[in-house]
Amino acid sequence: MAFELPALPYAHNALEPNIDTQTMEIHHGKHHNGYTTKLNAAIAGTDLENKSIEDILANCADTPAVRNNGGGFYNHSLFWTVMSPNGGGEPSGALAEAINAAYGDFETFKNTFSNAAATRFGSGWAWLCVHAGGAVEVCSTPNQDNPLMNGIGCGGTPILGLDVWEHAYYLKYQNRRPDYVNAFFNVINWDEVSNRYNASK
Ligand code: MN3
Repeated sequence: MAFELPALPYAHNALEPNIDTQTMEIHHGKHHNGYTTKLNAAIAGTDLENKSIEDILANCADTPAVRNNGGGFYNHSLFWTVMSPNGGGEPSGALAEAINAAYGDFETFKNTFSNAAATRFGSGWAWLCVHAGGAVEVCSTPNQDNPLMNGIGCGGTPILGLDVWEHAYYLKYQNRRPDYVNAFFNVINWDEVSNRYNASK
């Protein structure tokens, strides 16, 4: 069974003005579509063909085409769902308690996550992950790696991810990555992040 490009859960222009329409069209239709197509090509005819994406990522370290494109497929599939035109604000419930336990308060978490995104050299991702038992942790990873890969990042399960490749923001923000990171916080879908937290903790 080949992997399929998931549909965006909102219109391309739904995240304006925080994420611009053209970036969403190219990012989803070209970049994410490309990772999906190349992942399918890389696993075709191998014993990975019928595995879940999580299983594939846990065992991809030595196969660059699977690692890069499997990571790209998974990371973007998560990324679209953790944004919403009705997003922003702060989390509540068990996720808020876990963030406060790890970072003291939401502002300190936001600064920690934003710093991880801003200081990731070159291309990569910033993550909020959950460990077994429910503790949360911020980390960042290069390229299309993610913490589901063996020995990468904090080793937790990603529940929030931010793409800091230039293709994610350059059309609107050029070199101003911190402005893009700030704008991302205006569209974070905390209900979805909470659902992922509760399912993974
Ligand atoms: Mn991307």
